[in-house]
Amino acid sequence: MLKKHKTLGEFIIENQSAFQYTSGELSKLINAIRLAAKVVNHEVNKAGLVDILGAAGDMNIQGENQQKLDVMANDIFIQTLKNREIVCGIASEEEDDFITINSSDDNHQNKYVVLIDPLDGSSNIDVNVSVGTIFSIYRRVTPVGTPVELRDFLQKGDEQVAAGYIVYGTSTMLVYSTGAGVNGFTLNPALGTFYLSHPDMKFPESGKIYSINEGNYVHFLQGVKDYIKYCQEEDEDRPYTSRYIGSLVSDFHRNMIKGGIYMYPKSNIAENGKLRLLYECNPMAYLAEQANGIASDGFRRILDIEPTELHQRVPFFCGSKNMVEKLHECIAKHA
Ligand code: AHM
Ligand code: MG
Repeated sequence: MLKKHKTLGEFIIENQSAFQYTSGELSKLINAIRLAAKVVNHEVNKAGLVDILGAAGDMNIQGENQQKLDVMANDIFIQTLKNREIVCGIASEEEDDFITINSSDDNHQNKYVVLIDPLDGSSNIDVNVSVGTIFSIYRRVTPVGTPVELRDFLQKGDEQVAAGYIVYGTSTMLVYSTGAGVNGFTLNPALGTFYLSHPDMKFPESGKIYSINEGNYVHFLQGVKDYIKYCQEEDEDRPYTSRYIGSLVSDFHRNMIKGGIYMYPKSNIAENGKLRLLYECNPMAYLAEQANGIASDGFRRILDIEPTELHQRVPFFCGSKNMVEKLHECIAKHA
């Protein structure tokens, strides 16, 4: 059964030459992410044992302090990338500032920076609902041989050379793109191997699922309220179905497979919404566009936004082309 499926390792090697800068560095980087994902997956799967093994802050049997899973995931990704000496800098949703990496044998010779949300939707862990990791990769803009600077991280999403996510769901999947479509790999936990299970993933052009935290309805702008009402109206293919996990990676993943729209608008209480441009919106927007979808802040393409700070937030609308375009129409009416 497994034979006909390519492994992620095989896929990376086969596709290395198709990538425009074929130094092998990007492949090594994806490999490191694959490794860290497996370690985080192991930790996430043990989360239900927390009452037995001890909660965050407790000492475990080896006398080590138990860490919160999001802190642990952050450490695992950063350590794996640092140890392999394949990036020159990392920025994480969990860190205030970016991290400069100076490899042992050469001075800042690596070309890539990684931006990461190590465990997105982590409030879902306590209730055994799926969470995810989101990553985004850029070539540095400052010269090789010098320490990285803030501007290496504040690049437009359009400059991404790769992006992806890991969804720790009923099965664990790694989904990524290096600019030639989106491919999804499912982990066989018994073997510790990812297999290509979802080649060339695409958002259906239209869908029937809308995903938004409707509890905030009263705070939304009129255009978004109108679109929600449109989703709920009776017509040929409506009302649509409402599905909101509260875990961006999982909501996106489902919508990409089935067709749908994810929305985190700005509101009267959150001026720029909640999601972070660099760690969440840009990588998901890159994947969406690679999969025939659309991602915007309601007015602009997400990938066109010039970032001004590491932890910047933006409104986020993303999904099947026809659905996002209809939403844009509703927003434009009130602009
Ligand atoms: P986090 O980075 O603190 O985990 O927050 C991001 C998450 C997304 O995964 C999810 O879609 C959203 O926050 C849910 O927010 P809300 O509870 O406000 O609907
Ligand atoms: Mg997050």
